[in-house]
Amino acid sequence: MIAKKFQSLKRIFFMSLSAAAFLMITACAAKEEVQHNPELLLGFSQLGTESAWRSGNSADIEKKAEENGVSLMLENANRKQENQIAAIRRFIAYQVDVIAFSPIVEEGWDNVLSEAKEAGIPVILVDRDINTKKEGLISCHIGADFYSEGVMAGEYLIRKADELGKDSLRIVEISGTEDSTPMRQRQAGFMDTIADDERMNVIESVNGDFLKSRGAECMRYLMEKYGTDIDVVFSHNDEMTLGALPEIEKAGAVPGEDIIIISIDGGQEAIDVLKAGKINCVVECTPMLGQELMDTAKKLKAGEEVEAVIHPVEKYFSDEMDLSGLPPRGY
Ligand code: GYE
Repeated sequence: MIAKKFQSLKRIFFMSLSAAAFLMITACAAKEEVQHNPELLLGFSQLGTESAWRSGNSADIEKKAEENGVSLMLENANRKQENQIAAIRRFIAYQVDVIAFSPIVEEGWDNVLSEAKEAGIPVILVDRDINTKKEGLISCHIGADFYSEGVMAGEYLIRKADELGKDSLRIVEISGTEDSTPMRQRQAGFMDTIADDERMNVIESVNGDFLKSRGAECMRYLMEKYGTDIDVVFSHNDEMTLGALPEIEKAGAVPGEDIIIISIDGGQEAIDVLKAGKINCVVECTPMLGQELMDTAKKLKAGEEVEAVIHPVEKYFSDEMDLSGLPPRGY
């Protein structure tokens, strides 16, 4: 009874919120066609703001929610799993229609997701995946194929070694957040791809947590330890790469020439640095997942079937290409 009353109060609250939002949207974006879904309330727990990728992802989700007339409750967990768990519990208490979140790490979600399941609220994973033995906790995963990204990075390196006629390359890896899907899968895809190539020697792997400051620290440590006796840096995201480059220069080496630099994400800043010759290859990882998220949330709300996994199509950018006509990246 009380729950029902709360539910209808919640509906009235969000419907009037949505109505106000709708008026604003129609006033601001007269030219854009807005498809309004006053009934759809989506709770989204973003993991943080550690990178241009992450900020681009949040901005895209906010924009697409507005365009689709979806009421979005967006919470930022500041890179703490416990904050994400608390946010998901709040979404359950609010009785949102659909919960979405980008899990910072793969393990540790069984309890809170079982609570969502018991409450009958479908859950969508955005960007990263989880690791669980329990069935039926997740309705859909919308995110990149991180393994393929690692493969593209490894394949580029093999081509580059051929082009330069190298018979041995000393590689260092700067990896992303420990126990996260992109860290595990990008590493696996890259290592599997170069495994049978005898020229490839991974001399050290250090963890940079997807942060620019940590990328700089890692690179400083590596330059102190190996001097310029490093041929390749494989970095799991643009932020860490952009932090690492000045450290290479400070140690007297030229990134992009003395050391082959391979990055992942493909944000505007990294693409500009690639064009300037200091990065050799950037594998694309698109943060533009908002429309897929809105479409999937609408289907779940309507009780329709959804695909279990949705991977966006991704490519890579490298010094093998003419990138002068590349449109702005938008993140
Ligand atoms: O590569 C990185 C961000 O999970 C794909 O997280 C995302 C990664 C992205 O911090 O820049």
